[in-house]
Amino acid sequence: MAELEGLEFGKSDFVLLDEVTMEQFMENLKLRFEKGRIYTFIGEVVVSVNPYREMDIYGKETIDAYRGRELYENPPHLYAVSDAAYKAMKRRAKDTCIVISGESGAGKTEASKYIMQYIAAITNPTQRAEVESVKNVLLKSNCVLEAFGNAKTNRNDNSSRFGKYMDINFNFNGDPTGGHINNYLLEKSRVVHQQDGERNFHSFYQLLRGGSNEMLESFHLQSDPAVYTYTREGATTNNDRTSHKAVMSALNVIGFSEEEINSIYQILATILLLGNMQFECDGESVQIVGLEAVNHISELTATDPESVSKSLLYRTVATGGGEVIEKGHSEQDACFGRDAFAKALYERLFGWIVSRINTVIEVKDYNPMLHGKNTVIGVLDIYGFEIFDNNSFEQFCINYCNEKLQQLFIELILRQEQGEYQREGITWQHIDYFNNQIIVDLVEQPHKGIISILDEACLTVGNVTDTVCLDSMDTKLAQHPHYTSRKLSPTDKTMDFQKHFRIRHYAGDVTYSVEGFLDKNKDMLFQDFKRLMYNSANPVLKEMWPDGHLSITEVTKRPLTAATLFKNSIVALVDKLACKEPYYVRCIKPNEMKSPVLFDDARCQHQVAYLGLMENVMVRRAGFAYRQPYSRFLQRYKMTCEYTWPQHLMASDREAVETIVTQHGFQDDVAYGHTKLFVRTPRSLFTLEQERAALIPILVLFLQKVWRGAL
Ligand code: AOV
Ligand code: MG
Repeated sequence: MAELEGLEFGKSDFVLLDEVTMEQFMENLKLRFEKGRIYTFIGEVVVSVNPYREMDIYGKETIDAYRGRELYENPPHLYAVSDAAYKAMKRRAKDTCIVISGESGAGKTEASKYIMQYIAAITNPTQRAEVESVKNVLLKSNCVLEAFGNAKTNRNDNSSRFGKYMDINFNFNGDPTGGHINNYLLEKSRVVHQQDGERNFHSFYQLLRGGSNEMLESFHLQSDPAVYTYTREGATTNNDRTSHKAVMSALNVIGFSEEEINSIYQILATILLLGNMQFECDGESVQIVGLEAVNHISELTATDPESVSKSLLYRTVATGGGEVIEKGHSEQDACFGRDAFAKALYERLFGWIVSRINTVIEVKDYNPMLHGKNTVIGVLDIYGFEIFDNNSFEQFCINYCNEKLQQLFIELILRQEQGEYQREGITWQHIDYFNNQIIVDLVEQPHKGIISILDEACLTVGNVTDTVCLDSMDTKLAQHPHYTSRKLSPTDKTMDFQKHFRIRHYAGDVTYSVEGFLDKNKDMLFQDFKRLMYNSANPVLKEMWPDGHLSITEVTKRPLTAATLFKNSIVALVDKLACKEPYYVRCIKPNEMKSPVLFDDARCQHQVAYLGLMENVMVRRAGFAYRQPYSRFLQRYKMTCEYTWPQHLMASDREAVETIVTQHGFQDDVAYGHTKLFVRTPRSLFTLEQERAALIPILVLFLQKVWRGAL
C-alpha cells in the first residue's frame, strides 16, 4: 500500500477509498490522471490510464528505486508489479505471469514493453555475454513483431493485430536464459482490405518508404503505396522510413541471415504485386490481364511463370471417381483465390518469423539437475476488446478472447484470495460479482454455441450462405439472454435485419455483421497455391509451406476451421496462465481523441465497470484489504509503540504486532494469520501511517543529536 505520495495526488491504492462507490473511484482516478499519476493499485493489481504523452517515469533512476523493493514501498508503477512477479519467480521459484488487459488503445503494448525493459534492466548484473545476447534478442523481437503484426486502426495508430504471449525463462540466478513467443490469430484479412481511415500492416509502408531504390527496383516496386490496391487506403509517414531501418537492424541482431531478410521482403513485394493482378473473361476462359506481373512474381518467389499463372487460373480437383482434373476459375473465383493466396502468404510469413525468433531464443543446454529449476515469467499482450462501426469475424474472435481472459481474472482473483485466507487459517467472506461464463458458453459450448453453429454451416455441403447460417443461430440462440436475434427485434433500426446479430458482451453490446463469417471461418486456400510455394527454389519460402507436398488426392481430411483453431489456442493459453501466479495490469483509455488532457468521465466509468474494478476493490476490502508478514509490519511500525521500539522483548513477532495493534485500538479490525497480519479497513493502517510520518522528523532530530554527542 503505497502512501508515499502526498494526498494531493489522490489515493494511490483504491482500497484506501473512504467508501467503495463508483463516484469515489472515478474521482480518485480522474484526480490522479490530472496530476500525472497514471498508475494506481488495487492491492497487487495495477490500474493504468493511458497518458498519451511521454512521461519521465521510466528511466534508470526509477528502475533503481523499484529494484528489489516491496510493492507498497513505492508509488504504484508497472515496475512495482514487474518486480513483484520477478521476486516471486526468483525467491519462491514460482512461475508467474503478467496479464495486461484493456480495450484497444488503452496502453497494453506500451506497458508490455516497459515491463520487458524493466526485467532486462534488473537482471544479469555481471553482464554475462550470453545473457546479454538473450535479453537483446527478446527486446528486439518487439520491433520486428510490431512491424509485421501491427497496423493503424481507427482506435489506435499502432494497434496489435495479433495476440502475443511471451514466456521469459530464467535460471537459478534469476537471469534470462531464453524465451518463447506464442502468437494468436493474426488479422490477415487486413492484407487485402482495410476499413476507411485504416492502414495495412506497417511492414508494407516501411518497405515502400524505407527500402532503398535498388531494393524496390529489384522487387519491381514503386515507392508510392497509392499504386497498390492493398495499400491504397493508407499513406506512408516519415516514421515508416526510420522504422524500416530499425527493423532491418533488429532482424540482423536477432540473427536472420541476409538470404532470409531478402526473402521476407520478396514475399511482401509478391503480395503487393498480387493485389494489382486483374482477371478478364474472353467469353470462354478467364485470363490474367498483363503477364508482366506473373513474370515478376515468379522471379520473386523462385517459381516458374507457367505454374504461377496456372495456379491463379485453375484449381485441381479430385472427382468422385478418383480422377484428377483441372478446373478453370470463374473471374470471381480467381479474385477470391488471389486474395486468399496473398493473405496466406502473409500469415505464413508472420508465423515463420515468430518461429525463427523462437529458435534463436529457445533455452538450450539447460540441465535442471545442474542448473536448478527453470522458471518463467509470462507476459500477455493481446488485442483488447473492440467495438467498431462494422464488426466482423475478427472482432468476434477478439472479443471472445477477452471474455475468456475476463473469466480467468475472476477465477484467479477469487482463487488467489481464497487460497491466501485458507493458508493463513482465516475465514473467507464471499463476494458476488457478474460471472461472464454465460457469454463464454454462448460462444464456445459444443453443439449449441456460435462457433459450433458456424462450423456446422461450413461443413454442410451445398450452398450455405452467411444468412442461412444466421437463421440457424437465430433459431438456436433466440432464448439466450446475451444474444439478440433479428427475429425477436425486427424493428430494431440499429440492426440490419438481413445480416446482423448482437452479443451482449461483458464490456458492452456488439453488433456483428455476419457477412464473410463463413468464408473467414472456412479459410480456404486452393492446394495449387500450396504446391506452387512448396516447389519454390527459395528454401526459405519452401520451408513455410510444408503441406504443399500433398497432392489433391491426399488432401482428404477437412482442416479445422479458423474459429475452432482460435478457440483451441485460447483454451491452451488460459490453461497456461492458470497454472502460474498471476499479476495484472488493467489499462484504461481516457478518451477517444488520443488527448493527454481529456478525461472522458463516461468512457472511463464504462471501462471501470466492465473491467470489474469496483468488485476487485470490494473483494480486497471485504475480507481484508491489507496483509503483511509480521516481521515486515513490525519493521515499519515498531516506532509507534514504546514496547516495540527500538527492539521488542516478546516471545514472537506476532505478539509484538498484537501489542502495537492493541495499543492503537484497532484489535477488532484485524485477524491474525499464521504468518501475516490481516487488516480489514485501510483506515486503521492509515492512522499508523500518519503517526509514523509525524514521528520520522522527531526521530531524525533525535538521531542527529545522538551522532553529535548532544545526548
Ligand atoms: P493497446 O496495445 O492497448 O491497443 P498501445 O499500447 O498501442 O495500446 O497504446 C496506444 C498508444 O497510446 C501508443 O502508441 C502511445 O502513443 C500511447 N501510450 C500508451 N501507453 C503509454 C505510456 N505509458 N506513455 C506514453 N504514451 C503511451 V490494441 O493493440 O489496439 O488493443 O489491438
Ligand atoms: Mg497492442
